[in-house]
Amino acid sequence: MSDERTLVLVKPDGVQRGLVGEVISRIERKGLRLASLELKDVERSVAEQHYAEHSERPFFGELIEFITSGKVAAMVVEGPRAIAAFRQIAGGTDPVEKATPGSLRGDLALETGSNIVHGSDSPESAEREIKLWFG
Ligand code: DAT
Ligand code: MG
Repeated sequence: MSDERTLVLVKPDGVQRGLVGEVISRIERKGLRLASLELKDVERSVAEQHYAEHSERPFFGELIEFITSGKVAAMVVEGPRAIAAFRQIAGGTDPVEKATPGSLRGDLALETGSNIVHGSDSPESAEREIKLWFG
């Protein structure tokens, strides 16, 4: 199967808690590869474009405050079915109700608002997000 690329972020909570290594380790143990990696300050305009699909949701303001509250580790991850494979590693959005044990969110997060990682959800999102974060 041909390789895919996906945009992964370790969000400010994950960076502050020292979980960047843990996230990279699980990506690599799954067999995926890092194509790019950068620790970044998050500009508000980048955050708003990144989460544009949620702009009408009641939690949008909080989401933008959170994602701009500290550095993120941004990476391009590649490999066969990389988009779905990383979403499996991440676990569902709600770390208690939707993320299974063994996933990053299932093992390491408690609240939906601060769930450690982002991963693109489709080939279209991945292309858009990789352009946004890495130009
Ligand atoms: P995911 O990050 O699993 O792709 P999403 O795209 O639906 O989830 O939402 C983006 C982020 O927004 C999510 O990681 C955390 C936050 N979020 C989603 N639903 C929320 C809710 N009901 N309350 C608070 N924050 C929420
Ligand atoms: Mg999403």
